[in-house]
Amino acid sequence: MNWEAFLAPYLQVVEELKVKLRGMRAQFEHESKHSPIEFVTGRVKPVASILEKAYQKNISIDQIEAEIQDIAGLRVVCQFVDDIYTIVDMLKTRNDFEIVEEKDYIQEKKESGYRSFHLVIKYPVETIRGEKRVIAEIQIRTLAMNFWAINEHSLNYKYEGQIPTQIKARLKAAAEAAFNLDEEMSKIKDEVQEAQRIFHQNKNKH
Ligand code: 0O2
Repeated sequence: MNWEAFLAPYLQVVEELKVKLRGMRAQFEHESKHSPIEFVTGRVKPVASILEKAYQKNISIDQIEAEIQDIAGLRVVCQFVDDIYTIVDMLKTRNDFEIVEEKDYIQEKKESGYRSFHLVIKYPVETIRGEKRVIAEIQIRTLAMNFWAINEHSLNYKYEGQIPTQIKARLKAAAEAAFNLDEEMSKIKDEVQEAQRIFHQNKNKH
């Protein structure tokens, strides 16, 4: 398997989508509006993780392209839960890619306590051999959900997917605390946004 050649279109997708999603944030900022996007990251899944996932899902090398949907991964991090749905609605109206699947792990959190909204898309990239429609996953989550997911991910790595029961329970409690933080912040969202608008206006004056 020539991994470099296989992953090249995925890298292209990640780079193009990072520019486009960061562009959305910049547009909100130019208009001095609250940006539903706090920051955007992207990565191509490392080969070792692709192979590990293929092994866990019991899929062969030639099924990887169709079966592993997050080889190209984008992450949009928002301040408020409402912002997630604003972004999802905006992404649904775009015509530069097709949405093939939606996973709302906010309405239905995962067993681990994980919350996030996932959009699986097919994004057309131009290659020297013509157009290729590449599968990518966009994860949209709040800062609080991101904080939790990053920590849980580290622990999963440390314990090779076998997090001890006691820590698992703490993580579940932490997931609920993050959820409550999002709920509390939502209640003072207008206040926070007004303060941020004033801050940006003053910053642009200088
Ligand atoms: P990494 O290292 O982030 O790339 P499915 O076949 O649809 O049931 P699949 O393909 O795993 O399952 O898709 P899903 O559920 O949309 O999850 C894909 C990615 O979401 C994961 O990629 C994680 O990034 C994130 N995710 C899902 N569940 C959890 C969780 O419980 N905790 C954390 N921290 N992240 C989660 P990878 O390949 O697992 O990991």
